[in-house]
Amino acid sequence: MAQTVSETQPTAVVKEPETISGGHLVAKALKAEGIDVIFTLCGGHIIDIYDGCVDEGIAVVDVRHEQVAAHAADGYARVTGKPGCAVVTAGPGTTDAVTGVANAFRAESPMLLIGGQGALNQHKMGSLQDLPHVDMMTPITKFAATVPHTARAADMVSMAFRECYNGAPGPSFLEIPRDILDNSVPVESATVPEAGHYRGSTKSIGDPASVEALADLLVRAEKPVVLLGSQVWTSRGSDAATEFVRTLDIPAFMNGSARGTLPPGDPHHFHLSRRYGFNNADLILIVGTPFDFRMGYGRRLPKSATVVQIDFDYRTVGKNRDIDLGLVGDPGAILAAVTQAASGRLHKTDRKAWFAELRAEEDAAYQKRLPRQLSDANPIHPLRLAHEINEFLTEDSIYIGDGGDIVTFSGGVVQPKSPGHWMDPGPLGTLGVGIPFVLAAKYARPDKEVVALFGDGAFSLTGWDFETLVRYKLPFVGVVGNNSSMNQIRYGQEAKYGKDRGRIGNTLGDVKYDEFARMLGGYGEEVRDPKDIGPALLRARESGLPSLINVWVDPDAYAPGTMNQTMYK
Ligand SMILES: Cc1ncc(C[n+]2csc(CCOP(=O)(O)OP(=O)(O)O)c2C)c(N)n1
Repeated sequence: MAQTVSETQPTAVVKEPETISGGHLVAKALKAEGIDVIFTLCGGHIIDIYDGCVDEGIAVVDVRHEQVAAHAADGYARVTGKPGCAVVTAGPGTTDAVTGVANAFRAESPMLLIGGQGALNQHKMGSLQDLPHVDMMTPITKFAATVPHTARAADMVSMAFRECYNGAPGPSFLEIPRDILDNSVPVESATVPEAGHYRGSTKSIGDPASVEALADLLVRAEKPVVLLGSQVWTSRGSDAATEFVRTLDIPAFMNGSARGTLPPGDPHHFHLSRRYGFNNADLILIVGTPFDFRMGYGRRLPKSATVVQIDFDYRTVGKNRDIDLGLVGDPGAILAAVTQAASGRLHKTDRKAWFAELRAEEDAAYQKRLPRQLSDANPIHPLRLAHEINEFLTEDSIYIGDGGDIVTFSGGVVQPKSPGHWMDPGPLGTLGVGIPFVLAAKYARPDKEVVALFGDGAFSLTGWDFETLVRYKLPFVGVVGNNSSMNQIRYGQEAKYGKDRGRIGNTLGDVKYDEFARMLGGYGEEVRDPKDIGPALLRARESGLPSLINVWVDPDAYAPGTMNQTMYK
């Protein structure tokens, strides 16, 4: 009997195509971007990303509030120079993270927030935690989108990271519906952009003619000053900036993340004479910081001075105040190019007198403040607390300020000793960044000491994540400047409505934050006498634990910046 074909030939084994899920594709794209940790608070919508992170060797750091996850991603970007990443669930998970994204937006910090969403096949049917996340995030991100298909998951993560670096850096948001994350697609149908191959360099120097023009101006200037702003650090231009001020011999002021670019004591480092310097300079160079409220919108700069601005963002240059020359590009790269353009024809004028004039101004301001800074008063003067913290910092201490008046006081006194060792919220002025920034900084740089000063109000916003620091064994030295009030607001109320109406909506209890720290497994002490601050800080350092030193400060001492209410002007 003739054999049938099927009997003579084995049936071809149809190999099932290898598949991969959306969450695992996300993790692959995170890995390609160099992300080694995500900050998260769990939710059913996003668990496939966690599973992908396990495969890719990406750490999953779980916190107690999504705001903390988003601030930590912002902080991580600031400390590492890589974008940070937070992953949160749909609905309340994403709305909780809004403040963190908004803070990163104003601070120009590159981070990706991934939010869950109800399944696409239940789109707008009223699924659990369904909200218009993309609409909510669009005004506070550089890019916000939904991933519409599992095969696009990795590609869109890479796209979102690329968008973070368009102009001045900032956050991106991706919403990924649950079925898009959970479904699997054949591996070959999904694009996974390759590390280092999906974007160009951001190190542009802009128009070379403007570089030459700035070099000419600087060489000729008799009384130049430069303000180094946060983008100097964001662009990792600290070395270029240092060489620039030294080679061209220019007095430098620093603000935001650029603080510490030059160490205190450096002959080019100026701090307390900024107003005088601006008022008397013939050339003012503003690098990587906008003319916003911190700069009096640029309107306090004298009309007589030549004003030059360098910024990542074309839209920032010349905004709010006319300028004489604007350069758009990477601030560090531009400063390096200007140094090169000017070298060989260094300034013909002798700037010794200008330096001496500024130094005298600086010294006078310091001497005026010194008695309060060294005050033995009880209750403790906030300036004395700031002084003790400044004395305590080493070259390896990353300083974080999170509070109102107490941090305003410290801004004048605490001087980071190295670049990238100062962290504050930035222009959104968000209370509550402190603990998340500690988490990010200590996680990213375990070799560094992290020192944080909190107002008692600010600490309370995100303080429960002190427990996260204990759980992850991340020691830091924390100080609460405790005045049982939201003092920065109280001052304005008392000034405007009188003492008897000044205590409305700004009160806090006499909370023993040292006990709170101990309850959660950390180290805690309280201090009432100024001479005990230094030894308590040392014991906190030696404890090797997350710590809180609760320092009772004078509730009736207000910072000059608060009394002028400069932040609202
Ligand atoms: C998230 C947030 N909410 C409210 C404010 C407004 N605000 C600015 S300073 C301040 C008081 C902060 O109090 P605290 O941290 O205790 O510092 P203090 O001024 O008492 O030194 C408040 C509520 C803010 N900046 N951020």
